[in-house]
Amino acid sequence: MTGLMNGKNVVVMGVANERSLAWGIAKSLHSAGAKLIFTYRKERSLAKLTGLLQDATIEPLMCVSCDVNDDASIAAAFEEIKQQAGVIHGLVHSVAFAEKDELKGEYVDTSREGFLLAQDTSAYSLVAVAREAKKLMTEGGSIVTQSYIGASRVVRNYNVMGVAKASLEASVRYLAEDLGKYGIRVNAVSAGPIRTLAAKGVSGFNDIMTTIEERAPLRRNIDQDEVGDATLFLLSNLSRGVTGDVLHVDAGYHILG
Ligand code: N5H
Repeated sequence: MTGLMNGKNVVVMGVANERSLAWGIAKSLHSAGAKLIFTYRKERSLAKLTGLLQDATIEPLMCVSCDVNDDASIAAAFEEIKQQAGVIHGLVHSVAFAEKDELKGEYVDTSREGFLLAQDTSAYSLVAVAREAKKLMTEGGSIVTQSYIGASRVVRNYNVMGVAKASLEASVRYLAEDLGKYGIRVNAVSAGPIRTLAAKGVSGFNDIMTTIEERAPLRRNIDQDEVGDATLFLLSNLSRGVTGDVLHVDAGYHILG
């Protein structure tokens, strides 16, 4: 993989700690020679990120604050990125949020507020950042977001996030059509369950991991490094013919009936 991403600038959104999918992706990109730009929302995430980068001896191009719920913050972040990097070639969107209360019980009880917050943070945010990223992808580019099988199937407790991921995956297809003419590709990775900060304390998580171990074709769960390498593929020239797609990195679980 050495050199696959030499000379490429990639924006990575969504590192909260060492367990984040975005951190697995950052490590894969770094070993392939990419220059990395990180965005963070919470100061706590910046502190974590700074420590992780030091430990991994990764020198980022920059770390910039970006709240994906706020258009002005997105515009300011990409303006800063433009000043510092000029051109970008890749964007990793690994951001989602839903209120804890909405991630248990019945979907029919989803509140209007909870629905809109999940859609705004987890799906519309991709549209908003793709629009800004497009301006900096003057040499073509690749955008990759993170989804989950709950987008197309009913997974207990995933509820409002399942509908947000369905919207995210549909956005991937519409964005792929819009941006294709500029040589920009848009895809999603649909990862199997991974113990991340976002997954912490959510109901039924352990049972889902056990089911994957028992039933997935590979009879095991997957990890952040596997998501990292698959995302690297989608960001690199190796996947130049692929756009508008959802790549399942789930030990084959999605093929089962
Ligand atoms: C079927 C499942 C288990 C149930 C659903 C889990 C959904 C998780 C996704 C969302 C994004 C989690 C979330 O927003 C949690 C927040 O309410 C509270 N947590 C936080 O605020 C932490 C501190 C920060 C880091 O989290 C965020 N989002 O900022 C799905 C699982 C088997 C797979 C899974 C966990 C999928 C997924 O979408 O992440």
